Amino acid sequence: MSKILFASDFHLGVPEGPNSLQREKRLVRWLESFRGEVDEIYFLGDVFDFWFEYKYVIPKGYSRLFGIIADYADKGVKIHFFKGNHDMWMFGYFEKEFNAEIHDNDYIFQKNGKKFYLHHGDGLGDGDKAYKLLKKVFRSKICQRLFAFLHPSIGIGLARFFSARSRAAQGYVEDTSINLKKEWLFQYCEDMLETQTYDYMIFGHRHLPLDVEVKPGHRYINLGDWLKYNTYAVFDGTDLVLKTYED
Ligand SMILES: [Mn+2]
Repeated sequence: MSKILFASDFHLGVPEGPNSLQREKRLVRWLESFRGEVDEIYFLGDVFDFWFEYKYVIPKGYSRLFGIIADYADKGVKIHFFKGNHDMWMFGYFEKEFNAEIHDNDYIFQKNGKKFYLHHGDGLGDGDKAYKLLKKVFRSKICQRLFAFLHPSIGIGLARFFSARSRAAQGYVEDTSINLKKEWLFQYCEDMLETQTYDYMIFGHRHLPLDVEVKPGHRYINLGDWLKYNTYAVFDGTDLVLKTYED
């Protein structure tokens, strides 16, 4: 049985310089370590710290990661991209290059009798009204068209500025002994399980690797990130395991 991989929050592009490149190379080694064993890969958002496709232009960089993804795609591996809050401006390039499936919000599927719920993790639950409003603006066709009219040097410059500010504002969780009752994605999973049933509810966005039972047999998995943890999940056909990639 082939494997399914899940990972998110690589934030390629930051910090500037070799750091992002080292991370990208590590990602390539990680993907390479599954060559011949994987038949689907889910990138659950914020692969890039900023991504915006113009009509004829895409942001510079990431050629090594794109290389291995293209190679896998050409060999029949199904590639999925979720729109994260940093890289939601995908307008057809990944479909065209990698035959990828792009997911705007959540995606639900079943495999070998296991039911999966996937989402980047942004804008869920009750709180964060300001971000929810911002997300509407970010996702509005008119705003996207206006942004596309800006010269990329100006547009991408602006975006990098705001992206750095949002990263600072989010204040990534350092403490792993978090209170699950206050963890909004855990609560979101609890609420979903009132009316639906999933074996695995997988998210990114929090930059904190978590694998917790919401109810017996129903798990909330957070994929962590590749800025600090180098974590990913793998489904081997029977069960899902959250792992750390060791070079
Ligand atoms: Mn995010």
